Amino acid sequence: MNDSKLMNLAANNIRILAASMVEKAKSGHPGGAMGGADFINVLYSEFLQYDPANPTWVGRDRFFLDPGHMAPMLYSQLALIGKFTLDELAQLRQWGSPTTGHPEFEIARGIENTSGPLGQGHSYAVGAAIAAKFLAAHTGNPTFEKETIYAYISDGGVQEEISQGSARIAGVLGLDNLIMFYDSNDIQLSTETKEVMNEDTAAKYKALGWEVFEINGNDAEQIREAIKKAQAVKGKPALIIGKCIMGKGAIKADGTSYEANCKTHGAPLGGDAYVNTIKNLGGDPENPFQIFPEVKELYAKRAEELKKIAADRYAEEKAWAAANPDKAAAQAEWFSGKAPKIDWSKCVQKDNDATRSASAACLGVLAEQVPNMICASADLSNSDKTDGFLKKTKAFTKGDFSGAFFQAGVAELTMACCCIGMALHGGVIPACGTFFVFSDYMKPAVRMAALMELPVKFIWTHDAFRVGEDGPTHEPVEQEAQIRLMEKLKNHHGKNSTLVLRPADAKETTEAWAMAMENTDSPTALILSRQNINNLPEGNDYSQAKKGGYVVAGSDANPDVILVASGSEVSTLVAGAELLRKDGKKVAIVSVPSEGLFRNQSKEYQQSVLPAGVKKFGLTAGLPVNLIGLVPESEGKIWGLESFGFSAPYKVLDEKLGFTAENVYKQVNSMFQ
Ligand SMILES: Cc1ncc(C[n+]2csc(CCOP(=O)(O)OP(=O)(O)O)c2C)c(N)n1
Ligand SMILES: [Mg+2]
Repeated sequence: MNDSKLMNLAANNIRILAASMVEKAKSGHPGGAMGGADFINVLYSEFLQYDPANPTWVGRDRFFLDPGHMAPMLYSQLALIGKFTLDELAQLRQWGSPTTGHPEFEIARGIENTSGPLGQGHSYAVGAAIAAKFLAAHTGNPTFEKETIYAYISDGGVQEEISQGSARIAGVLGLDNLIMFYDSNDIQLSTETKEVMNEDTAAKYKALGWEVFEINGNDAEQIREAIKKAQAVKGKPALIIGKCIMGKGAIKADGTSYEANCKTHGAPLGGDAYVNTIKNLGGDPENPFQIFPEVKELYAKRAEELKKIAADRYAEEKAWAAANPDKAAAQAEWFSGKAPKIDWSKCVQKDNDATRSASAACLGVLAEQVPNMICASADLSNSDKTDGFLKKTKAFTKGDFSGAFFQAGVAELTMACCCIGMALHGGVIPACGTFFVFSDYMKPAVRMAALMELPVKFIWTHDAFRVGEDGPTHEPVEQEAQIRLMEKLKNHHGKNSTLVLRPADAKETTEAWAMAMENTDSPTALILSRQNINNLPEGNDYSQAKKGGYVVAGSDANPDVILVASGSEVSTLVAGAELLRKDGKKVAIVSVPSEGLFRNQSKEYQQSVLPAGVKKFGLTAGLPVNLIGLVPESEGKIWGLESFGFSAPYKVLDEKLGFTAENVYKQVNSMFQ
């Protein structure tokens, strides 16, 4: 146990560094970082278990920082353990600098994740805790039993609705490997917290099945005791509510206290206030980027302890691996992040099936062949057909993670963020399903998965107005256009940030799932039909779906018109083509499950599929803009939905809205007049 004087010195060191980073950058958030310094210092100097020499050690504890704006606190802490240099701290938020605002993840540098969008980090931590429980159950490796997920949250995250979903799930599943610290400093960006929040947070979390501890969050001894107690909790997650002082130690230019002041939330302390504060904390305002010798010693001592801790854990892991060589080999494969080997010949598709059912067939194969896959649903498993997976396994329950299905309840954003947390943890492949219209509830997570290049699979069924009887609230119209924007947006590696696939029939769905599983460095979205779809013509070469767009079997050479669509509209085009051919027209049909992918192919290939100058007709059950890149106005026409949907059986809607072979015939003919 370290003495309190030393712990306070170390926390002040973090405060000095964090405030100085922000001061130098002339931008950032000093107040919260200064308030949370005591907690992070106690955690890193006495509790967090990791191997300084092996940052990717699978059994390490994880620290998730939901308020990413407190990154200067994390960077300063990481500087104390040698993951960042003091010079790097001085480069906060600059172009090319490793110290960015709201860092996503960089395991080698000790950053598991910080969330920019407040609240998402709660669910990332829950997802990581689920992943650890899953790995403990599925490998038997004792190291995963010992792993703890620490999450740091703040007022903003508690206010975000996702915190409720995260807390509910952690409570229901009894995630006792999750310890969350709530930096309750009564201050947020523009107001004091009491102006917008009067809940009893402790009572709320207790009601959701958590063990709750309330402490002074700036008192090292109380923090230490609380973490110890939280670690001892069995069968429940633990929340430590720490009353912290925003801007602890800050002094204004006039020498009065600058503590507990909103102004320190998101702006440098500034000028004399900065100088006074650094002096008050025992630092040198002229040369603030320093680590006190005593603090260096504290962390050198901890590094020695960690060596021993890691060595003991490695010994346990080694003994387990020797006794379980197959499981050890599997675990290594799972953490490699490589695409699993799948024998898709085992996937038997029914003719003329709905693509959601075809997806169920794929999921059944995945449940059997990919032992580290976790599939989730937001209370729609029998509708979104993730039950194809569930039927081959069982859902997680408190104390039993031997299954592989995650029943998220009706909480799409929470579910998606839990999947992100699982992916951040590593070792598992997460997928989650719901209705496409509710992708609206998940978009903030899709964006983060895309930015972080995490291979989460999003399964969205009921892809169009053909859920008609449920009425317009359930009918996606603009959702495809929204999600396809994510395949136009590139990630930092130059790749389409999301792979978006809307397969045209059952067999193309198998192809789409194969592509989703091969895709290990970006999220994949699968957009699937509720209703049955006629198979594409006999002899179709489905392997071409890998190019994003291709000419469907039975197409005529040198066509008079090319018909273009994705998803179920392709089969409507096939039916329309039959009518057009009766008039002697030569017709080609192009299925484009992913325009983003198609545009990554060679110009020659794109030209061969959609030659310029040939008339084109596009059909989409979404906004016409879905096809605008494939069917230029100068070359043809797009038939799509221009308004919200209507309430009626889907066949009636098909008729009324013009999604029939007859309307294809009529519209195409109108282009020849
Ligand atoms: C989803 C989301 N909405 C808004 C913001 C902008 N924002 C950043 S910090 C913050 C206030 C957070 O207050 P608190 O969590 O108490 O942090 P503290 O002020 O104590 O540092 C806001 C609104 C955000 N990062 N994420
Ligand atoms: Mg706050």
